Amino acid sequence: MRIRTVDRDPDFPAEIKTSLEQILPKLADELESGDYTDIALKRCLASAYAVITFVDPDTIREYNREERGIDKVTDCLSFPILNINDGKLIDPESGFDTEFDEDGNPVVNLGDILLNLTAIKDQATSYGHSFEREAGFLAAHSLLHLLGYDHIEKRDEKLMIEKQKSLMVAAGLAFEDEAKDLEDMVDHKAEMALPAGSACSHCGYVALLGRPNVGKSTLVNYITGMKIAIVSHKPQTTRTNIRSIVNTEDSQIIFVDTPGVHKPDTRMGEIMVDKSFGSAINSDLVLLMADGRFDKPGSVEKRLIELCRENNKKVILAINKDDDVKGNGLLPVIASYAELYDYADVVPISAKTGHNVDVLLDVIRNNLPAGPRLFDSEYMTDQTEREISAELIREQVLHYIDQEVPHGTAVLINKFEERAGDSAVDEYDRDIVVIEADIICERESHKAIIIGKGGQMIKRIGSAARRNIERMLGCKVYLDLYVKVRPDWLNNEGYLREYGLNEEDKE
Ligand SMILES: Nc1nc2c(ncn2[C@@H]2O[C@H](COP(=O)(O)OP(=O)(O)OP(=O)(O)O)[C@@H](O)[C@H]2O)c(=O)[nH]1
Ligand SMILES: [Mg+2]
Repeated sequence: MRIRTVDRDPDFPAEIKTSLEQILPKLADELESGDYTDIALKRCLASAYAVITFVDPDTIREYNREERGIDKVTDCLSFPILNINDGKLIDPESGFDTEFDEDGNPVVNLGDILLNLTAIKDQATSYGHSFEREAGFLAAHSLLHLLGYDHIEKRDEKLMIEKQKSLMVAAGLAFEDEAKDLEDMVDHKAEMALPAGSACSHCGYVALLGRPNVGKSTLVNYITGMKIAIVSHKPQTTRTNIRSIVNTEDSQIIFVDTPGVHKPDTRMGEIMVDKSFGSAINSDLVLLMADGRFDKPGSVEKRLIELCRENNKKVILAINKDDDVKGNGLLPVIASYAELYDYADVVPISAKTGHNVDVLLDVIRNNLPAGPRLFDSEYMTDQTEREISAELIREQVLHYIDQEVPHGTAVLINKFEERAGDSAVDEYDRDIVVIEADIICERESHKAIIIGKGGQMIKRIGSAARRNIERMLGCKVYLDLYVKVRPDWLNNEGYLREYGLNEEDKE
């Protein structure tokens, strides 16, 4: 395996860059010869390459904003190309785009890494170790990401730390106390492992309320860094209350993302709005989200504010989509909302770019009471993999199909079967998950649209959803979709219950 470097930070001292370039071949050799991949991927590594680009803080910030929607400087970014999980190719049969080198030999591109040399130098100084040690650590970490390792789940993190440790030792970069050091440096919330019941200074439920499409789910996904709630440009995307939990050492915020409040014209619509109102009433704090592109509150916002007044709620107003408002355009919005309620605070944000979201989080935390942590810090959502899979399928229906058809669809998972591989080490080590799901719609004509000419549409929906579910589950997925017609199911209590849309909130 080879690592190609590209220098896009010409002002950074050349001799420091050279010291880093000497480390990279050691990491590449160890990845190719050590125990980091399965046999199939190991064969590819012999003719594979990764590109590491040295960049300055402004450039990495631009990439972070463009590619991840996070407008912040970071130390490194990795962009894998192959579909790999823990060093195993997820879909070896589908192959990958093979390139050819200058001699006409086939080569495989593993992906790109950006290293922010200025940040690395600063971090090395603050940790009190060498630039090579810090840069080597981040390069090793990023290369492991290209090979499908991550640290979202505790078990994955443990494996990644283990692999990173041996990579660092082989490259001669580890400290004596390297195990502890590496664990300290992998930034992950689960690392804190704070149990329910432990004391924290700020803890509670935050109901996130607003009209459909205002950006509620986008905000929660941004804050948690996970795609728990699906997002679309069509209104009424979220249909039920979804809890996502954000922990720090001293706080726990339980966000309840709710269905957008609207004037319902079906039984399902009524249930959705009731869920939003119910979560507001039961919350410790209401986060009311307004769209900064509209000067005045509409009937939905006024109704929500009345509900808060009747229930004596503490309210923080987040004015979203400030990326789409020019100059002082938010001032009249703030003034017209200020007439309606005595908010605990008002924060303009962009859930899309992340602008001011850190300020909003601080404000939320400071307005929550002290109390015992309600959930273990490892518990991140009340949504199961099965439920998120159903939503990821519905998201593609919303994405590909126009007009009213998607609003009359539901997804019902009939089979969710996890199959472990021969070499599985524990129950999470799945090779494949087999999913069978029904897409329910209201009319035969809608069924024809969802299936499409020659089955083209359902195929497109299925493969896009499958890719997203694979990303979420971290393994290969077989997805079979069927389309079924259930006339007027949106007004039928039996169907609504069957599709999980009319059940009491989970405890
Ligand atoms: N420009 C801009 N667009 C945003 C922002 N936040 C969300 N959006 C977009 O607004 C649309 C709706 O976002 P969602 O997060 O699904 O909205 P929601 O409030 O959860 O909607 P419902 O689930 O229907 O109630 C999507 O197309 C988002 O990309 C933002 O800060 N700026
Ligand atoms: Mg939503």
